[in-house]
Amino acid sequence: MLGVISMALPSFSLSQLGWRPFFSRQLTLDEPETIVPGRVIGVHRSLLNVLTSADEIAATLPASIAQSLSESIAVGDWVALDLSTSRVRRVLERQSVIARLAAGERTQRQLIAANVDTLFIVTSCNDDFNLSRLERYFALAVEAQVEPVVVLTKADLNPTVDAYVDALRDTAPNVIVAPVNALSIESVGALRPWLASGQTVAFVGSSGVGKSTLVNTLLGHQQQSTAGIREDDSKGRHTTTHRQMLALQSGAWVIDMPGMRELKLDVGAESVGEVFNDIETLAMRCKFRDCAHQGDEGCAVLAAIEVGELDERRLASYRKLLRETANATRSIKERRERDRQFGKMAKSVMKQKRIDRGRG
Ligand SMILES: Nc1nc2c(ncn2[C@@H]2O[C@H](COP(=O)(O)OP(=O)(O)OP(=O)(O)O)[C@@H](O)[C@H]2O)c(=O)[nH]1
Ligand SMILES: [Mg+2]
Ligand SMILES: [Zn+2]
Repeated sequence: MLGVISMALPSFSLSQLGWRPFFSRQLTLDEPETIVPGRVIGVHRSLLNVLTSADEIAATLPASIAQSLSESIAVGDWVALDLSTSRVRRVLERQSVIARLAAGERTQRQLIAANVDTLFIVTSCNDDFNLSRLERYFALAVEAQVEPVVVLTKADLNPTVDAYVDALRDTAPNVIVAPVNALSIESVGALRPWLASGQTVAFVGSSGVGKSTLVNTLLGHQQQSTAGIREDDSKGRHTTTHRQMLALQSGAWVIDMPGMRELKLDVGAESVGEVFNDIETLAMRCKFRDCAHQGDEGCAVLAAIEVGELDERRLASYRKLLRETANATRSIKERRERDRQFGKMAKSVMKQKRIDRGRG
């Protein structure tokens, strides 16, 4: 898999790579001179492609990380890299991380992408479009603390685009929707606000919705392979097989991803509650505090469904995602606990003070 790494990339300054004070605070003064920060732009079986401000380096991992690669490191991560050995010393704390549970019985957390500013949730104006799946992606974005934007592709193929846009606005009034023809440079210009220098965007969505097509159009050349979808059910062929971070002319970074067959959420109930805050607001008016919204007396949620204010589908989707929160891994619970105890600001201030003391 080494073939993909040696495209001659121009060199980038750290800030062009997405470096921020949040990360620089994590490097200490007693670090050996050979340690530099680098950003992971590709993850392979036993090697990482890491971009430093000077070079692209094929880096190896300490044994502790190599054992559980997909749990420990992701495309977009910042690492402290030892130039004398080309080995990663440690992964820096992340500003955001997109994760899911691995398919199968074990509730193992799998990192998808790190330090992402915007999540482009890609779906098409065809059979792929599914509000309940989109709600699942919104919960993923909330948990990851990343802004979601729905990119509605194949707008050129469907005269009823507005119906899709309206359905989304009804469901998620606060989420921005951008209908595009992914093959047209002019059309994808609508995504420019999220593609400024140093910004990182990840593309998620089913196979065949046009993630790689979008990436190619934004890059201005056909770098990522794309393939047609099946006529009968609009499903794709899983053309993209690994995650990779690429630089756009604008200075933004895009992470193309393989289409997801199944997205098992690794999110807490608070994140689901945020996506369905209309239901949670209604529930405060239910007669009973512990109302299950299943025929209970004085249920404001069911009353809203009755008068057509709330979709039954949405309540079912809310319930389903809430049930799944029971699977959330311990790491989430621990992280939430930590956030509660310190509060983000306080934490970074303390860290800065420690560094300042080291300097003084
Ligand atoms: N007309 C039109 N075709 C599109 C659009 N977006 C994608 N396509 C086509 O849809 C097919 C699938 O696109 P891909 O970019 O390979 O899809 P993907 O999301 O990367 O799929 P995976 O890599 O399998 O996850 C290709 O034939 C594209 O040319 C669009 O907006 N308009
Ligand atoms: Mg693809
Ligand atoms: Zn109720």
